[in-house]
Amino acid sequence: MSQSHAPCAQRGGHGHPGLIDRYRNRLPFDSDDPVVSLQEGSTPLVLAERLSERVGAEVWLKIEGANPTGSFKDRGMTCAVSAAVREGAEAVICASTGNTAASAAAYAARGGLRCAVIVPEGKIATGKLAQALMHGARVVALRGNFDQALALVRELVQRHPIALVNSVNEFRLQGQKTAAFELADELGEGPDTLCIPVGNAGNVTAYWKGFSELGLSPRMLGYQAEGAAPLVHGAPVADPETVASAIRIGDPARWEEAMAAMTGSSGAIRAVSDDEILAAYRLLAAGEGVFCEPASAAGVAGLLKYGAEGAERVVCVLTGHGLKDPQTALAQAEAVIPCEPDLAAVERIVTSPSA
Ligand code: AN7
Repeated sequence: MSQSHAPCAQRGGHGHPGLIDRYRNRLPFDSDDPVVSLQEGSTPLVLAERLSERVGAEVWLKIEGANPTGSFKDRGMTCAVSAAVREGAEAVICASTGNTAASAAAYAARGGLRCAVIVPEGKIATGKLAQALMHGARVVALRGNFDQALALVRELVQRHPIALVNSVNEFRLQGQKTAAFELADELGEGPDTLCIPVGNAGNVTAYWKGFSELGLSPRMLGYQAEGAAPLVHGAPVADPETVASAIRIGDPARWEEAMAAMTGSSGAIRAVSDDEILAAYRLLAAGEGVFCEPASAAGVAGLLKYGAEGAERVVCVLTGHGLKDPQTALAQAEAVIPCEPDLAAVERIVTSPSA
């Protein structure tokens, strides 16, 4: 796929184009439509050498935490907010486990729109909350879970002229499908298998849409957390619970579409435990130098649990940055080592064999 603009023609910046500019010929935007962009997309695809060795296949990490607000949500949000501006909306709203809220708040600020976000009280990672607040969104902490928040915003937008920017918004999927285009561009074709965390099931639906538009059919393996695995059980989960707060979702909005992707690609939705997620989370950080948030490690946890299953080339989508959730990181990591400002004391600690 070719870039439609030279770098100097980019909106408000230099470097790589935002994804509407990069993939406009495959997106529902004309050349004179307003574009709200932070130059999202074009994220790194990194070979994971130790992981590859361990599972006996080429394993690539799609580092979506490198997007402007630190998650894949920016791909969908540039499209959803640009479309909202085109339609004359003055405000956007979403329910969120955190990343959608952070992204919506940023793109709304960029586009000059008001933004409200409804998040489950006490259940979103610190970094995401800081982002939504700093970008000027009105943040509502709901005494309920994500599913209840989404049901409420769906009703709200029936009564008020506010654009809903959850992944029930078709433009979100349009934007997010571009990650599949990037994989095809960089690998020359699709991977054999895509391992991806699943919450509301918008992203897995979008990847499948992107691959399908290119005539590719990699096996889609979606992973939910055991305590929040409605697509695995085949029924909604009333009280979803997992350390991976981003995917603490019990009634995915894109249920049918996700199951269609599984059928179409001979894929599967499977569950991984919180312990398996956290083990993969630590392994990526300490063994590959890649710090993602816990939910993002679910796909890698699945790969480690089930193996490559005959695939030669696997892509794991790391959906969000590790810095989003410093509290979970610190709870998982070694403690810091206090020390007096004394050379011998520092020396002893630095040169002692590691545990
Ligand atoms: C890091 O922000 O649902 O299956 O409200 O933040 O498309 O929902 C986040 C989801 C995976 C799951 N990884 O994607 C929200 C929200 C991270 C996420 C998912 C999310 P979907």
